[in-house]
Amino acid sequence: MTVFNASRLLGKTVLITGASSGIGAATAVLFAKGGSNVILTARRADALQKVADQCTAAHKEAGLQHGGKFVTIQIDVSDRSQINGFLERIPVDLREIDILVNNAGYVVGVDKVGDLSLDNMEGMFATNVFGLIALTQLFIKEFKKRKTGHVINLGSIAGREAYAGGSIYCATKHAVNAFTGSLMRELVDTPIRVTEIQPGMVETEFSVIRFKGDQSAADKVYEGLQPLMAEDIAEEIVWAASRPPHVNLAEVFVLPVNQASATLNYRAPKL
Ligand code: 8X3
Repeated sequence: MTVFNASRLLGKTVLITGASSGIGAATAVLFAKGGSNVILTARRADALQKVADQCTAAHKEAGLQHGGKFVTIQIDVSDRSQINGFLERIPVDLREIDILVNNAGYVVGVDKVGDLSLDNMEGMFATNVFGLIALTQLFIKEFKKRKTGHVINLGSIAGREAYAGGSIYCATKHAVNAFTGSLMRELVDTPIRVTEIQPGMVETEFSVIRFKGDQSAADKVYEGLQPLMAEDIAEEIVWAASRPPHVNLAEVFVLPVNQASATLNYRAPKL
């Protein structure tokens, strides 16, 4: 027995940025399982192909007649020259995007103000904020013309509260929150939906990048508690996308059960 109806995903075309790993990859696979077509984009082409293969397998396993088209497009959303002309790189039969998942984003470093790397600052803003805005801008005109569409932006708990050692990342995610809020308000007289997903602790390679490849420092963040997994967030994204057209999940704030804020969590004592 199925309690919730996911048939609205059948035959939809979804474009996901940052689809080569973590939340983006898990989301691509879940949309595939739900009978959608997926355009997977990211900087790493080889990793993207592996996720596309997983999508094909998941779609086959689900045994659905709809969807099943999976294409990969290498793009760095932080590079404005790659945004121009991006639409033309999408195969013609998949150009009518129904759902845009702006997932690409990262944090590097935990430095305090005074020791910040301005290169890292530019990189994070270029991807997390400017790339997200540029891509949204690219598709929104078309959504308006077709009077349909759903923009799903990956925010963060870091877009709701600031924390020490996260000034740049928190600033980028606050910017995502403000941009998404403005977008939703601008589209109030249209059927276009706008959702912001705001995860707390999720264990993916995101955390390893924050610590510049130091796996043990990344692991320490999750010590003694069970963090969310990429698949948990993918479920929220796909859930939001599969709601009836009159329902807009504006913000979805998701935490592991033992996390209560960016800095308050419970860790089981070591035995
Ligand atoms: C990632 C969540 O807690 O690392 O967006 O800021 S956190």
